Amino acid sequence: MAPSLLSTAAGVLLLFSLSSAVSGKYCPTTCGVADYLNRYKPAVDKDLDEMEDILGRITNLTTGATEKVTYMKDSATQHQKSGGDVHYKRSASILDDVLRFEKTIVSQEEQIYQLQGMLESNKKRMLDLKQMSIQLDQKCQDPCKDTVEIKPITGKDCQDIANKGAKSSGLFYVKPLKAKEQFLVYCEIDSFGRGFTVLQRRRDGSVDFNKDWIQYKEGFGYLSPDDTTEFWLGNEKMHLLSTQSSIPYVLRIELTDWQGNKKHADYAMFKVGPEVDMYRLTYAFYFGGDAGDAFDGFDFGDDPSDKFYTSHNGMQFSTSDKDNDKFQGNCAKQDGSGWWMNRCHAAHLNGKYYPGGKYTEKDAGESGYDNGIIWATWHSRWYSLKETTMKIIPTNRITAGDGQQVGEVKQFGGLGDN
Ligand SMILES: [Ca+2]
Repeated sequence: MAPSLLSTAAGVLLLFSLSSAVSGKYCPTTCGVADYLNRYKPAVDKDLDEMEDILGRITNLTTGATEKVTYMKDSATQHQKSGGDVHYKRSASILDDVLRFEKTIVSQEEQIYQLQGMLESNKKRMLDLKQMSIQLDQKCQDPCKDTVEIKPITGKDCQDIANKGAKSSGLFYVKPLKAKEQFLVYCEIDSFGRGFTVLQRRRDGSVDFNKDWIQYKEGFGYLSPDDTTEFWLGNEKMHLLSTQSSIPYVLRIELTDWQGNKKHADYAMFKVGPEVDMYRLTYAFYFGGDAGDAFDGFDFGDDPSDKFYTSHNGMQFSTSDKDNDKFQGNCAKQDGSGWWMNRCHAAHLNGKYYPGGKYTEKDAGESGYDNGIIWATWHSRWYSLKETTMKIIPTNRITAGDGQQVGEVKQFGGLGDN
């Protein structure tokens, strides 16, 4: 009987470890953790009580058996002393049985001690969890509210969201036409009703942009509702966003240097290809801006082919672990970033962050090549910019800041107002 009880106890232990494993693909928020604990705590408490009960019963059985063995041993010895030969033989074999029985009990006792030890340690873990749960409860007072606000309107991009009535910037879920799942983006929504979907943000060097293919594919860094953090939205998301619509997108690049000067560059019909084409960058033409057309390459004066080999239109994406560039070496590995590398670049917005801007070949480390945040048509390649933004908007909305376009904004923006 005892072995089956033991296996039940082991089963309960297994249940406990299963129910304490966190599942799901998203990290829980503080509220999520509290909810989770509150939901599963009663079940785990019940499991522990059951285990305690089972162990108690096993302990009782063992004690009973031990007493019985002692009694049997005593009576067998008694018998040996008083009885004759025939009885002696019988009692000797009984004594053997008793000894075997005793051995079994001893080994089972050891198992019980082990289980009791596990029970104690689980009890302690349970206490710790209860303690944490109380602390979390206190932090998430009624109603439990996460500190990051995700706005309720969704759409296929941020312009769609603005058209549906969103009036201010923040975090929204978007679901491009071909996307299997919605995903979170930062939407920059201005007073003209324009909704830019932000693809990339550099502002303080807090995020390391030296990442591999998968990380650039999926995106990294942090999205924040107040636009204070750095991130790469992810090549797959950029592909889904930029290729979904019959209305082409303009890519707007905004740059800030260490003196606080701001410039921008716009590219018409911006697209990021699919992964099978290594997330190739294409655009139709330089749409304008005061930062100059660095995507078209730059004549650094080193070689007549400089401009040709530092242009970016039509380049596939490269990372340190996936070399799709036009260079015999690996530009992405050399420069410690993922980008639409040629041989290698005149524009390089995922480069290394150099506080203060100016840096030298020596600062660039082993390779000695320019690896900062570069826009060569504005600042030299040995000057790393302070802040960058890459964001997209449907072409028909880019000029909505001009006076005559405002009427159009009102026409488009009515849906969420009713
Ligand atoms: Ca190469």
